[in-house]
Amino acid sequence: MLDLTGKNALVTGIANNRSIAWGIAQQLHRAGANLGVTYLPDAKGRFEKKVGELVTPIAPTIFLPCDVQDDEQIDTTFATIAEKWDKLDILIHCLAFANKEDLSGDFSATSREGFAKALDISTYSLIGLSKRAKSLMKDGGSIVTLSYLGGVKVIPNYNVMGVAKSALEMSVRYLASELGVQNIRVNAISAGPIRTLASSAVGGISEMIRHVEEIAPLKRTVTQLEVGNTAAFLCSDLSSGITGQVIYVDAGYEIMGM
Ligand code: NAD
Ligand code: 0WE
Repeated sequence: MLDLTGKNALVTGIANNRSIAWGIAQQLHRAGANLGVTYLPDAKGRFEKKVGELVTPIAPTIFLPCDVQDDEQIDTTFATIAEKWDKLDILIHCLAFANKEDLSGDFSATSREGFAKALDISTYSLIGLSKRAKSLMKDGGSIVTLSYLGGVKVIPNYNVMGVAKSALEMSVRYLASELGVQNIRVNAISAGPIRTLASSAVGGISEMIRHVEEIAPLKRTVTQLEVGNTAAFLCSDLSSGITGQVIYVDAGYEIMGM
């Protein structure tokens, strides 16, 4: 049975009730995990209040701001974990960002700054978080990140995020190779398109979802809770032999050529 009792899980990337990270957090909670939640702070503290209210039912024992572009906030997060939990078992990396102007039009127009920002937030953050997590994962552990097909094949307008996801998937393999001796497994879930805060800010997401519903073997898209179930599996002992992999949770879309 899928059992995460006695496991401590840090979940990043919850912005609202549509976030994939929220689907994952709910399934980890259902499987019995003890949760810690970090959110991206904003000047008015609105996210702290909104995310705080949202996660009340899953009773996180750690709830902290963590902007992954700020090493001090990352250090504070892991210092708090070291202080409050005897060990860390699970790290969920579920965040990404690129400037809006870099998610449409000519890929060759991507600016140096836009490239650096997208790869810093969407890719380097997995490395920075894993570096701190590994010393707290005393009984081994599981690290799970979220990717997208646009890191492997060209998806119109995904542009610099495609490069970020490609580098993210390769980072998963290098991290898995390094951390295996500590029995820390590292995997990615490549999810099909889901309506969330991030995807809804992108033009044409509804057409993309309709296209997937037509082409995918299951004739539908996937939900945040389905991604959450696969994340729970990857965090549990049921997947003890799996590391360095990218698992597609996309209703089968990735296998299709036409
Ligand atoms: P979302 O907007 O709910 O989540 C994105 C999160 O990134 C937000 O919580 C936001 O606060 C966080 N974030 C952005 N910049 C940050 C920073 N500097 N520091 C800390 N957090 C920061 O959208 P989502 O669709 O749930 O995205 C979650 C993950 O899933 C992303 O990696 C995304 O690429 C991936 N993904 C999404 C889809 C989709 O169609 N929605 C498909 C495949 C993969
Ligand atoms: O990874 C993502 C979304 C990533 C994302 C979205 C935004 C919108 C708002 C990163 N940064 C930003 N920055 C913003 O200012 N997805 C997989 C969802 C997504 O995004 C697309 C897609 C799909 C699918 C962008 C273009 C084409 C398809």
